[in-house]
Amino acid sequence: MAIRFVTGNAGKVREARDYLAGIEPVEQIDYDYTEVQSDSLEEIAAHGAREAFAELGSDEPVLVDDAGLFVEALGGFPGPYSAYVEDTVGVERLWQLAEAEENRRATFRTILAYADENGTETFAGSVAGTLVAPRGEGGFGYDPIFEYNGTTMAEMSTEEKNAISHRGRALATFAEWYADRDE
Ligand code: ITT
Ligand code: NA
Repeated sequence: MAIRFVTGNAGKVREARDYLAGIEPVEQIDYDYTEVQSDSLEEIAAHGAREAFAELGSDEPVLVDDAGLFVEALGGFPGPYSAYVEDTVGVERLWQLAEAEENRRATFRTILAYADENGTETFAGSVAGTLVAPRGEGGFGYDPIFEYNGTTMAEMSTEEKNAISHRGRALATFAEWYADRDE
């Protein structure tokens, strides 16, 4: 049965498809679930997945992914506000904020929330790296300024990024749970 990935972000879908190839087909659904005001990605994602599954009809499971970039020297900013910051000031400006700091460490976090008729499950993934001046044409969002082991995530193929990224790690935990679940 296809999994409906509820997101407006094609980059997330590309990564989930690549990771889940041979497990389940992934279909992108553009449904605007309520993003509850919360500092917790887990709460936002779980609520979104439950709501989408209830509202969309059909019994195909849904997946929601709520991600954020947490910059150490900026007290975790932009964190849950990462999409807003990307849309307003942009990635380059976030890099400029980090550039003024000695500590340029940052962590990407994501929560994948899965919902079907049996309920909702969440899976977390994170990766620690360093912010750098933008490099690379691949990926999306903050990938050009996020370096891991000398390479920005925008310089990686989808497969390379999945092998180390927050989303790849969450997808790995999800895939393991999905294979073992009771149908
Ligand atoms: P949906 O909510 O529709 O899924 P979105 O792009 O708004 O899409 P998020 O709120 O989860 O998704 O994303 C928070 C921000 O972090 C947003 O600016 C993304 O572009 C960025 N982002 C998420 N995952 C990323 C990744 O793997 N690499 C780089 N940036 C990422
Ligand atoms: Na979003």
